[in-house]
Amino acid sequence: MTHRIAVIPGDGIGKEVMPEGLRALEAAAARFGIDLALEPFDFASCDYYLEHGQMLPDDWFETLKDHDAIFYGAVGWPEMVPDHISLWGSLLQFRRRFDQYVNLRPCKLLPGVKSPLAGREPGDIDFYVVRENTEGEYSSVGGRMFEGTEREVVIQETVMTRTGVDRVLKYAYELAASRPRKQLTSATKSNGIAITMPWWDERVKAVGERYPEVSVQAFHIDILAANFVMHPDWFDVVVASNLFGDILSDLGPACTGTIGVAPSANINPDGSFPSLFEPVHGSAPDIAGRGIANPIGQVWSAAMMLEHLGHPDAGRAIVDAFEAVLSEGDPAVLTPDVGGQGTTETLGRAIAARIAG
Ligand code: GGG
Repeated sequence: MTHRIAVIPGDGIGKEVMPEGLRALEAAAARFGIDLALEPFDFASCDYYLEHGQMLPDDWFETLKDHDAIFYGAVGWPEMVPDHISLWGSLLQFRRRFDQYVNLRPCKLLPGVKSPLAGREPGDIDFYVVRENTEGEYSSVGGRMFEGTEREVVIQETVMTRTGVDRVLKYAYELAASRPRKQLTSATKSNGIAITMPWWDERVKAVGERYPEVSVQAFHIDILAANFVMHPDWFDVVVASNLFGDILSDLGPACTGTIGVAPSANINPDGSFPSLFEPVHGSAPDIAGRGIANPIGQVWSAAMMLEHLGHPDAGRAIVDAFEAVLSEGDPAVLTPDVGGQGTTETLGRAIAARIAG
């Protein structure tokens, strides 16, 4: 069976880490006899927007819907295109139209990487953030009135539906139930955001009745963020709304030393549309063009994609490979964010060589 994969580098360092993600993917495919058809696309990038006046071609949905997965880099180049236009014109369209309602973001302190938190060792930080990915605070419901006048009014709604919230909670409970600690943490702000958030808490309880084996704790987002820094070892699976999940899944990897290694899977769990795999980091204009971006977020996303496509051994081999390269700690190979003087390519090539065996 051939897996059709749409490859979309996007913007900034997305274009630099993607070749290393593909190098790892192809090495794993060769070793495990997996047949991949990799199809590159230049849309969902700010360059495409500047040429065409939109982030995606009119027929993007038809073009992508029969692929088995989408492998994405990063979006955004604010000097050329306002961030809300590039994000809403690309990634958020994919997530919503392909109903990728789970955004799964592992957060793990890797061997050889120094956490900025004192005394933390690999094994101390190892949890998942499950982010609701199609509604919540990321809604386009709202508008502006009396624009540019003293009476200017701006409103944007949060949208939460029982279908949307229950299905992501179910996914999070099932993930927690499958892990040894069987612990779920829910992030809200039910004291201040007094309509949607208490309702989310109610749904956590209602859905949880089906998972008595899972222990549940609820935190307000502010103290939860503090506890990510003070007690990252407390967490196993953390479930949150779209905005809170987005913030926590940058904060978590920052506690593991670098956001450069963090992967994500935007999953359509019933498989009716392709799922999308991308690093958590964005296009990073501050380091783009220098060849020093850490490719592990993209490489690890490739591992998640292979696992999703039914090849857990190949995914595991990729993870083992980058963990081995990080453990060796060769400064000529590693990128600066993990203490080296190497480049995106030196690290990517070392990982691919290790996968090949
Ligand atoms: N590779 C992820 C990426 O490009 N992220 C840019 C960004 O701003 N994402 C916001 C989001 O994930 O909702």
